Amino acid sequence: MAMFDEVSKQSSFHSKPEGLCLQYGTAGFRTNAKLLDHIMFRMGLLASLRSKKTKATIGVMVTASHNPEEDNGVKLIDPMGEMVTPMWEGYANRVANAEEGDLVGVLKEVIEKEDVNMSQEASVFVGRDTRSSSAKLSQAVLDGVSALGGHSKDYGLVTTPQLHYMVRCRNTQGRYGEATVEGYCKKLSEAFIELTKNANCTDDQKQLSVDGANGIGALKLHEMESHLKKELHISLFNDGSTGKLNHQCGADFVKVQQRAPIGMLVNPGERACSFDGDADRIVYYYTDPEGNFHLLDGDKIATLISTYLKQLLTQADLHMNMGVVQTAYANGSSTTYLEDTMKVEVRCTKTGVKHLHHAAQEFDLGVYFEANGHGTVLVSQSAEEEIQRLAENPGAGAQRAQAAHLLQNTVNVINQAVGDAISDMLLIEAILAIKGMTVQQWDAIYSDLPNRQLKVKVADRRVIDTTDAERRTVSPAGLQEAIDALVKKYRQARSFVRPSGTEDVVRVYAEADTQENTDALAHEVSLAVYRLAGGVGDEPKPLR
Ligand code: NG1
Ligand code: ZN
Repeated sequence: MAMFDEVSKQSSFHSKPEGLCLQYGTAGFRTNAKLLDHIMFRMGLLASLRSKKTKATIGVMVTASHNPEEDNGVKLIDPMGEMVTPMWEGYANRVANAEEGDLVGVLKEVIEKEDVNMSQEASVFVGRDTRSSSAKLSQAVLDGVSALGGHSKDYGLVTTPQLHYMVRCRNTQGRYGEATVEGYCKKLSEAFIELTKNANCTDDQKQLSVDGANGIGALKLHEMESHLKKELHISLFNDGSTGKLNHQCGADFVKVQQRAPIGMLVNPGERACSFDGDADRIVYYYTDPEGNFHLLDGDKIATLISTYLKQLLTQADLHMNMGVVQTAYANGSSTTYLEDTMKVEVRCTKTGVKHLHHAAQEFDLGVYFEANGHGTVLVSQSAEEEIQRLAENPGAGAQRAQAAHLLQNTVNVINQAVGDAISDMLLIEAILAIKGMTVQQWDAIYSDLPNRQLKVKVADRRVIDTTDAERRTVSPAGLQEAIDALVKKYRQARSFVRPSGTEDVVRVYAEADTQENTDALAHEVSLAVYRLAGGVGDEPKPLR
């Protein structure tokens, strides 16, 4: 078939380094940008097949999120803006790792197994972040799409969640919104303005400092600003004009280091937030007058949002089931608060938003956040319809109508396709404005347990196998027993380890009653990993 001759011919311009094997991880393929050209081309091919199979538009985003500038990555976006299914992740691995001569054969296997109708048209949306390697790599994706005769639309520079949004808009024939950056800005900003119009905030309360991680989020926030009509006063730092992407800034740096990014001027008590490199994560923070840094991470965000939603549901007298989905990285205090004080159902899933998203779909209102600030709210179709019916019901009474109106605009400010720093920021700012709440009051809802995240280098991180939503290891032998024994030494302690899906490391998480104990526990568990799971390089050193 001529189509496959074209694939072979084009593939020779995007040839795979022999023997190189990469895996579709927590968020797609991710490694040094120099190793990715063939992966990009092949993901273009696979996206075409996925599009033919689903008879819908598929997205391909070129980004390595919070990784350093030298890295890059790619992920596929399914029709409703969600992550691609595990089955297709498997195909992605096979297509990515086929040696040059086997590529067409592997594609044909996928086509046969999935019964893909090759005469069906394919449509693929492509976007990229600001990395210097991204332009060339996204061209390789476009080449892959066209090699299989697919149509593509290149959105150029967009945030990851914006591309997810575009895909969802297209596949709902515009019901979700208009598939343009302009349409995105309009929908979100109009909802934000509606939400906050009765809040009567002072100029000081409207002030927010944003760290753009020197990435795409900075650019896109700038575009959003004009739509916000000064209802939010944004001071943008790390906008990419001088600093390096994610370098000592951005949401991941702030969350893991538990300190403010460089290049940002924030007065004590003032509210600030950081985006990550592709603007799908956000964390908030402030410093107190004594100079102590206070982080409000994904868990605090989930608590704020779910508390707000629960109150609105009560005011609207709507009976819907609401749940919060977290991972093992969620601070123990947040889980306790949500379950015991808020009486909200909490679920724990494996790391990676695809797992959280899936679990959140089981609720009428599903709030999901990773502790690192990646998350959103999902509203079921029936819940959305019920809210709309109430908002349009003239006999509902003033209080219920007002709550329904707020719920409607809340739904519109949210990017339900995926976690979105800009959308989350607008929702958080709206909630704080509506409740007349300061960042300190938000922070005081519950106190985080001291926590620490460390990384350990091992020869092969796949030796670590986990169970129970990654909270326990089943291999290597003896590791879980060692962790259990260490955890027993401390009060309110918890620790777990898992192989990272985006970096070649094992991640260690610990929490306990004091920072000192937490750091000691994290270090001791790191040593256990190093000794029992084939550590390489120097032995982990104590933190203090
Ligand atoms: P890995 O490297 O698998 O831990 C990290 C984050 C995930 C997710 C992905 C994708 C932590 C502990 N892990 O995954 O939550 O955001 O990156 O960006 O933050
Ligand atoms: Zn990201």
